[in-house]
Parts: sequence; structure tokens; C-alpha cells
Amino acid sequence: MMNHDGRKEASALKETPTKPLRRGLFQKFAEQIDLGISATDERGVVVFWNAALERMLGLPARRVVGRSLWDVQFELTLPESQTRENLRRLQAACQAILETGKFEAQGQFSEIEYQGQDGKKIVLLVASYIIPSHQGYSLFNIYLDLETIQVVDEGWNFTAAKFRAVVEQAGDGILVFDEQGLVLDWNPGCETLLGLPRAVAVGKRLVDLFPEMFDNADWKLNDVGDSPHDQLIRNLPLIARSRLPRAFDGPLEHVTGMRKWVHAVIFPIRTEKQIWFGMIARDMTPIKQSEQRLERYARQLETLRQAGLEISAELGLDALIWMIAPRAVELLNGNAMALYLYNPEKDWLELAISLGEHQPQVEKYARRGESLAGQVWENGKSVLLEDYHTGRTSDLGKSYWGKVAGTPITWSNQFLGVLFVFSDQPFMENDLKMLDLFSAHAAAALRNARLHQQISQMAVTDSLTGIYNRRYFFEIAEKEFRESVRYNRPLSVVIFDLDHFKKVNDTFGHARGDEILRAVVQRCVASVRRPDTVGRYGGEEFVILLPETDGEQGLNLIERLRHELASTPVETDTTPAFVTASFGVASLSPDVTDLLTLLNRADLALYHAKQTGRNRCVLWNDDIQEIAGEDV
Ligand code: GH3
Ligand code: MG
Ligand code: MG
Repeated sequence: MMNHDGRKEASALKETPTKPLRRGLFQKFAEQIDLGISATDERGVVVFWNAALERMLGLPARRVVGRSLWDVQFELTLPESQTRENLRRLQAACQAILETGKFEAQGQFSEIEYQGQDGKKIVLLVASYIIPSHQGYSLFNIYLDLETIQVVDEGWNFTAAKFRAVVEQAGDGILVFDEQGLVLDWNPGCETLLGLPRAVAVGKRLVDLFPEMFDNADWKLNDVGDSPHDQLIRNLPLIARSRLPRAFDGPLEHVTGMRKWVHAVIFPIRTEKQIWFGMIARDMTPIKQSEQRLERYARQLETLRQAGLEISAELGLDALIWMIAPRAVELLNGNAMALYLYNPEKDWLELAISLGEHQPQVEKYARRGESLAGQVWENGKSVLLEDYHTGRTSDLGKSYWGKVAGTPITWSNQFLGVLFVFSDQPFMENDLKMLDLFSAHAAAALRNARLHQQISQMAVTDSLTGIYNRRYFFEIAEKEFRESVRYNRPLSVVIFDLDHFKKVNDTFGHARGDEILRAVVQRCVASVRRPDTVGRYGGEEFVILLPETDGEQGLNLIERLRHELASTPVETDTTPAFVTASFGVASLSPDVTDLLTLLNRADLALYHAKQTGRNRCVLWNDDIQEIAGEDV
């Protein structure tokens, strides 16, 4: 272990002869270079001291080599620093570095004041390096004379032309400006960036040439209300002092109106007499655009995920349509949308919803191949139109040209509709794929909603005639009955049965019989009022619920229907078929306590109508009770 006591160490050094550094190419180079270089061995003994260092410090190598570095350094310090304590500290620091090989400030230049041979103060920049060797570590010092740097500065003219060429040909915008923020020089890169020639830019205020960028710049020292120019001027001394470049990003508009995104760095340029500032501006537009594309893509995926979750859980068709609409606009960052749904009965598209700002005029219906919706249907493929005339808008009152993205909605070859998103911004390349994905989600959800609607419908309707089945009719009738009793309102029921229908079947066949049944039901539905409910009671027996209707009114209503049926034949392929029906009516009275009683009375009245000749309407009364009673 090395002894940390200075005196003992000094005596040990005398006993060990120093090995001169190997002469070779390095040494030749080191002797000729304008940098001062010194090196020690593993013990800190100076083994190398080059000619430049001899000149800088006025200390010849022969007076230094073989002595410990700290002794030499100490000798060179200013008289006021030559204390025992300082020597001890210097020695301890050097030895610690040599022992551990750790030196945090490795290679960092710092200004050190030395005393020259003639007693004059010399300021040098010194950087130390610790280099591992086979026996431990050696210390290398590099010394730079600030005077020498001035020499390099003087040689500047020699290379200025070449350097100018670099600046002229650089792809980046490079400019120089003064402490007043006025542009002094402007390279061709700047001309390309802004589209402004040097002659126009020179003498202008920098902030006026890059207005949006300086508006955008975060100078951290902003006083509210300060103009961007004042902010720049106030920041320049700080930039000069810290020597660190100040970087900022921002938008910029080329003279042609083209939008760009620029990254800029402002840095000080020191010369002997003055400080100027340089700015390098790099066009980051392509990078910014791909960044924006990625951001949009990420947002779209999130919207798609959310929309997928949302709409797949919705079975109500109306609610579903209201979910699809805003999500479609959000997905493509559009202004408006339109959703058409296919109506298989009419074989056309019907506008289900259209919403948004600057909402274009869209057709309410579209047949296959007609209008844009019909074309998307026919082609079966998504379209992106860059220049689709979307018609007048109510709020702008002028023609509006916008972009439109459209996609068919299909579920395993089943065409369900067409979805459009309108925008006044151009769509991006991924947008159509996104819309396709969205449309696939929408298709699955729409189909489910349709199926649900059909199944719910099937549960309550009669498949032959499309009116309510017996079970569902009872459900409605029960409710209506309770309400009428509770609020003491009139209520009537009618049961009717076609006359001699066995014969109709025999004459025209069972299939034609079905057709006639449907026709009779249609007539019946057409002749009743909105709140009235028609249901199929049995084979060719039907029931009508007439709320807010007393017996007389009910009788009048069905009398019209009976007459209409009897006087107008049902058209069949062969001959017109006359069908008649018999009707029984019963209405609510205080002695009717449940629905079944009421229906039973209507049934008795119907029986009475059949008994008394058919093709007639009978209102229930107490006498009928007796007749039926006798018969049963
Ligand atoms: P009435 O005047 O006494 O009512 O004579 P009717 O022949 O109509 O006798 P009833 O009402 O008892 O007979 C019902 C007939 O209606 C029996 C059946 O052949 C026929 N029918 C019942 N449901 C259907 C149906 O869905 N389609 C067809 N085509 N015929 C039906
Ligand atoms: Mg019958
Ligand atoms: Mg019958």
C-alpha cells in the first residue's frame, strides 16, 4: 500500500529510478502538437513533459521528469496558494486517483491559474485522464493555452470559404442573428424552409420570420404580456452565458401556404469582440406527420375497441343506430355521417340516421346503383371520394365540397346497409381500413338487433296473418281490461268467425283459403282505429279489443266491417270469392269482473249470430245468456 505521508513518499521516490516513456510515434506526435501533455507512471512520478508544455509554463522537462506530479503542480501554483495544507491536499487527491483508478472529472477541461517562470500569471485549460496500465494507473494531463486558441481563431479566414460552402450546402436552415434579434445572414436551407430569399430575410426580426414557432416556444422566463420578440431578447444573454443551445419545436408556414413542423436550436457564437447567435432549423414535417399518423392510429384503435364493446351489447335497433353514428364520426375525425339500412321488402336503402356539423344533404331512399349509397351497395366495396359535392349546408349557405368515406355493411354475404363519414379534412390511408373494421362490428351488431327484433316479433304475432297471436292478445287485453275497470272507462270486445269457411276451403283449396284469411284480416285491421287491437283467436276466428268504446259504438264499428266484407269480394286468381262473417260483441258492465267473462259473452253473442242466420252482428244481452244456456 502506498503511504499517504508526503515526506516518506518523497524519500521513497529517490530510491526508485524512473523509466522514461517509450519513444515512438506517439511521443513524436506529442512533441510536435500545440497541446501541452504530461504523463506520470503508476506512482505519480512525471515521466513525460512535452515541448509545448515547456513553452506554456516555461518549465523544461529536465527540471520536472522524475519528480512527483503534485510537487510540480505545487511549484506552479500562485504564491498565495503555496501552503502546506494545499500541498497535502494535492498529493492526497493524486494518490487517491492513482490507487483507485476512479476520477469523476475525467477529460473535463477546467481553467487553472499558474505562475510562469517570470512570475506572470498564466491561465490554462487543463483536463486529466486516468489510464490503466499493467502495474496500476497512470495520469495524463492535457493543457490548452487560451492564447493558442486565439491563434486558431486567426487562421479562421483561411478556412472560412470552405466553411461557408458547408453552410451553403447544408440541408438545414442555418442563420445568424444579433443581440437585437435581427437576422444577419440566412443560408439557402432557410430559403427552402420558408421560401424567402436571403435578401428579404436579412435585417428582419427573427420572430417575424418564424412567428408561430416563437409563439409556440417555451422560454420558461415568459412574462405574461411580453411579445415573443421581447422574450427572445431577454433570453439571449442567458443562452450566451450558459453556452448551452436552446431547442424548441413549432409550426411554420412556407410562403406557398404549405404547413411544416420545424425543430430549431439557438446557440451563441463568440468572437473576440462580439456575441452573435446562430439558429439551425430542421424540417421535421415527415417525422411529425408519421407521429401524427401513429397517434391517430392509436386513437382509432381505442375508439374501435370502445365501439366494439358498446355496440355488441346493444340489442335495440334504435339505440344501436344512435351508438354507431357518433362513433363513426369520431373514428375518422369527420364532421358528419349518414347510415342507410336495407329494407328487404321494398328492396331499397332507407336513411336511418344522419348527423354532424356541415351535414351534407343526403337522399332519404336509394335504389341499387342509384346515388352514392346505391353505388356503394352495387359495388360492395368501400370508397374514398376526395371531391364529392355534398350539397348546400344550411348554416353556411354556400356550396360545400368535402371528402367522403363510405362502406357497405354486410354480414356473411347478407347486405345490411351503407355507412358514410363526411369530412372537410382529407382522410388518411388507414382510415378506410378502420371504417371497414368498424363496419364489420356494426354489421354483427345490426344483424343481432334485427334477429332479436324478429324473434320478439315472432313471439307475439301470428305467422299467417301478421296480427297478434292469442297469447299476446290476452296479455294486452288483460292490461286494457284492468285499466278500464280502474278508471271506469268503456271497453268492448268483438269475436268474429267466418261463415261456412269449410266450404271456401273446399271450393278454392286450402292455400287459397289462407290467402282469403289474410285478405279478411287486412280489411279488418284497416277498418279499426289506432288504439284497437286485432288478434287471431283460433283458426278462422278473430278477436278485436275496442278501448273507450261502449256496446252501441262497438256494434256500429263492426257493422261497417261486416257490410264491407259482404259487399266486396276477395279477389282470387280464378273467381272473386264472397266471404261473410258473424260477429259477437260484449262490453264492460259492473257485473263483469274479469276478462274471461267478457270474452265469453262476446262468444255467446257470436253463437247467437250464427244461430240466427250468419253474416250479422249481435250485441250480448241477458236474453242471449238464456238462449245459449238452453242450447248448451
Ligand atoms: P260456420 O259458419 O259455422 O263457422 O262454418 P265453418 O265452415 O266456418 O265452420 P267452422 O268455423 O267450425 O270451421 C272452421 C274451418 O275453417 C275449419 C278449417 O278447415 C278452416 N280453417 C281453420 N283455420 C284455417 C286456416 O288457417 N286456413 C284455412 N285455409 N282454413 C282454416
Ligand atoms: Mg266459421
Ligand atoms: Mg270457426
